[in-house]
Amino acid sequence: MVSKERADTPDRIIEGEGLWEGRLLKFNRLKSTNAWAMHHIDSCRHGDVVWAIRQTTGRGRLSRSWLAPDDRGLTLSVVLKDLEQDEIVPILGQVAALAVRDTLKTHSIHGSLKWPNDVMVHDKKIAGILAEVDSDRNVVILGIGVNVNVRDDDMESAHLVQSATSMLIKGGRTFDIESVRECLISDLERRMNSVTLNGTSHVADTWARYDWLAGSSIELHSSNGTVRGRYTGLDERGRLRLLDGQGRKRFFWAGDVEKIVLDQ
Ligand code: BT5
Repeated sequence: MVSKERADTPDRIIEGEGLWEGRLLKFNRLKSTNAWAMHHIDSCRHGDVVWAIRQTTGRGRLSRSWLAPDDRGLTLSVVLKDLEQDEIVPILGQVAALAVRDTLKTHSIHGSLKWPNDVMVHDKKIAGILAEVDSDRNVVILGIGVNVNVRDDDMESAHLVQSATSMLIKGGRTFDIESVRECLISDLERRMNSVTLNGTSHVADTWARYDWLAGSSIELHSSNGTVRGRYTGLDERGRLRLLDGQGRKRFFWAGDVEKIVLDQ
């Protein structure tokens, strides 16, 4: 049996409002824009943007969930197909985080970047990114969630492990989600064009200017266990670099990071 969501078609399709002349596939309500895009990948085109006004079961990394209360968050997924430069794929999450930071700046909110691809304002998360790759089909779905008009009481009732904030809380006013989306799509297009032209090391260099972890001692949790050490930035492939207690340079593709105070 095909579930309702799987059979769903967009409420509106707007040509040319995606990335690089891609389409905007607008839904009033969807469980997850990433899940929809992955499921309908054959009918999606490169540059299509799947946008849900209301996303009910958004997902994060490792089956975690993403909260987007009612219509107060911006939740979208960008479909990228047949990317010619393989080395770009692992760094796409960081490219998207840079674009979100640009958009926040346009709205007078100053964000910083936390590896792998969170956007922070001071010590609180304002946006999250989920890059899902289907390498057999050479497809990447870049899911972006931004807390636009999300309120303090939304976060409190969700009992988030890590503290969160929003454009509303930081900016002291509500924002028009549609214009934030337009701004984000154009920033993402610019950042994507830049990585194609200037290469991935340029992404790592730009990241360093806004790096929330810069100069910190960290604890990194990954599927291989927990490692502590000194954070030394991103490499040109998007990996986290860490100097461990034995003075070894180590590189990580994935994990969750916390700042810590290391005993000397
Ligand atoms: C992420 O995962 O941060 C990726 C979030 C991606 C969401 C977008 S929305 C559009 C697209 N469609 C989807 O279904 N997903 C994408 P991760 O780094 O694993 O962080 C998840 C954790 O962030 C959760 O376990 C919560 O602790 C926290 N969290 C959940 N909702 C949040 C929110 N609105 N603001 C800040 N933190 C949140």
